[in-house]
Amino acid sequence: MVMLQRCVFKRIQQLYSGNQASTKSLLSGFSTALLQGHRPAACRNISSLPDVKEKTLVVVKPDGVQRSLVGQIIQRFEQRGFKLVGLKMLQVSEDLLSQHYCQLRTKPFYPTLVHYMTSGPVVVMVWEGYKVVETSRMMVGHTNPAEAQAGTVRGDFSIHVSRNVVHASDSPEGAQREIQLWFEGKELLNWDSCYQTSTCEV
Ligand code: IDP
Ligand code: MG
Repeated sequence: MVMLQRCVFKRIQQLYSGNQASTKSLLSGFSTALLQGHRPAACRNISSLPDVKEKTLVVVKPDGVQRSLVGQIIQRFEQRGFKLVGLKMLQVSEDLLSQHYCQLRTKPFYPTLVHYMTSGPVVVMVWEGYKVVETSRMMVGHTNPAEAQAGTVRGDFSIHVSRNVVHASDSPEGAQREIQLWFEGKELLNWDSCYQTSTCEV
């Protein structure tokens, strides 16, 4: 590799022998490119940038799974530009659900909510990206589908609050708590998407 580098440097020096300044800048850029292993800019590691690494939990609820809406819901998050870092299908236990909805345990609708959420499998995902928590809530729409805007998941796919298809965390702190509840650390993947610099300035 070093031999090849020297040969290429020598050849460039011969070609640009009349212009020392431009040769120098060309060589330093070339050397940097070699050191970076020719990785395209879009694939450089951005793990040190916390704002673009925000995560949220999205759950396709049992009615969404039964109605074969999983693919369409995933597609909305993908096409928006978010990155999928965790995904699994499971039958949720009452215990996990009571922790997930701990603030709703005293609500009159809580027993029916538990019945609904445990009535079949759910698909749980973790999505990552700039302001993903806030944006996901907008994409999911109002809790009550009757008030949800067209274009949102609930506004497009549901009509009643008791069957509103999808869950999305409501704050970064809530997201962190819910992600730890539903996923083990090793189930989340830290990977670089080559689209990253096309969806966000990093
Ligand atoms: P969110 O899902 O939009 O964050 P929350 O108020 O956190 O809304 O309620 C959690 C879930 O509880 C809702 O998504 C819905 O499935 C259910 N829920 C909320 N309010 C009612 C209700 O009045 N009747 C029946 N189910 C409800
Ligand atoms: Mg909520």
